[in-house]
Amino acid sequence: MPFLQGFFSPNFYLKSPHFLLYQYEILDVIQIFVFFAFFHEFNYHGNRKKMTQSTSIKKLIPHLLTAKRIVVLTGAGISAESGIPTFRGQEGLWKQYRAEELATPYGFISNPRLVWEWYDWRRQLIASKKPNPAHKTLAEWENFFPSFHVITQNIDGLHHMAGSHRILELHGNIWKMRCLDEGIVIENRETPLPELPPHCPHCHGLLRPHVVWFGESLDGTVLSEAFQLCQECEVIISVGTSGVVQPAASLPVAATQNGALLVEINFEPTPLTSLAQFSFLGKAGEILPQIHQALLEAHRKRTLPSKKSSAKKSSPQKK
Ligand code: BJW
Repeated sequence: MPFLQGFFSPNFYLKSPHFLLYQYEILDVIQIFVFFAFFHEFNYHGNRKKMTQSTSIKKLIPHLLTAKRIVVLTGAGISAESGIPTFRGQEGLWKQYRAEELATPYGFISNPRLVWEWYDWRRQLIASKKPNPAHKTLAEWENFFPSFHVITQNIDGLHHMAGSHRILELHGNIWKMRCLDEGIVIENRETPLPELPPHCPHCHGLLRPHVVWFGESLDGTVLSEAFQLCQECEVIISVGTSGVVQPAASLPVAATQNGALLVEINFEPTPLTSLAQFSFLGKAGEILPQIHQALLEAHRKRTLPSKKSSAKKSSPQKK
């Protein structure tokens, strides 16, 4: 599908102009087409290897232990077990709310108060949530692997709260606001917000959530760094993302094009599944800790001398 190739190129996103508001309807139709095209192209029902989960984990461990650079791409599914709703699927936010009204620059300009009411509600919800075992495992892996980075599409800040430091936030952060007049970004953790919509404490301009909405370009520096990490890593693990939102969904593709092994952890198959050498169907909060246990076990076996060799070493040497 040559016309899709452009979407996998970082330049497509880095150089694209800001979204033109009146294009939105046309883009919706294209979105649906591209979504189905992805599924057909990757034929995800086709050739997925059926291995039991524990066999797969055993087979995965050597790859993780020998990898010099590991990247994890996370999506809303990793925070689902913390009680934060995902976007798509039966219980997803987009089933109840209109993305066009709440997550586009056009929606914000049309009704800033409505958008802020939605974000205020989500801020209150997120403020009451804690990282789950999946976030915590990734935070531990920062100390376990020589080079380990999390690239997240989530804006909830739970990776930070779990203790991760090397994080790229592709879609911004719900605890930050940006002044429409001056462009300055401020951190604000107040819930509920006393004024809707909020105004800049410096110039009194209108503040907006510092997140990336549909049709907006991602931060160029963050995106370049994300592509760079993906092009250099040996293993990329995609966790809890539907893999349909660009350019984030192109990151694992870019990694595999450069020879990386793709591991996917998700409830269900996605357009990325057929590219994955390892696909774990299940909860991130269960599978990641299982992989962690297997890693610790393998690491222990590697570092502890075997009984035979330790017996040899401790036996007195013959003259
Ligand atoms: C579990 C689990 C458990 C559940 N364990 N798993 C036509 C063609 C191609 C591209 C476009 C197009 N029209 C428009 C575009 C571009 C558009 C796009 O990609 N749209 C697609 C929908 C087609 N992208 C953009 O506009 C981006 N900008 C851009 O591309 O700029 C250049 C450009 C502009 C215009 C035209 C062309 C180029 C910006 C995207 C911004 C996305 N923003 C949001 C909102 C952020 C702020 C906020 O949160 O309020 O980001 S939308 C939403 O989707 C959010 C997420 O980060 C993002 C991805 O969702 P995610 O994380 O994958 O969540 P879900 O819900 O989709 O999936 C959860 C998964 O978890 C599921 O698979 C579950 O099974 C699984 N799961 N529990 C493991 N316990």
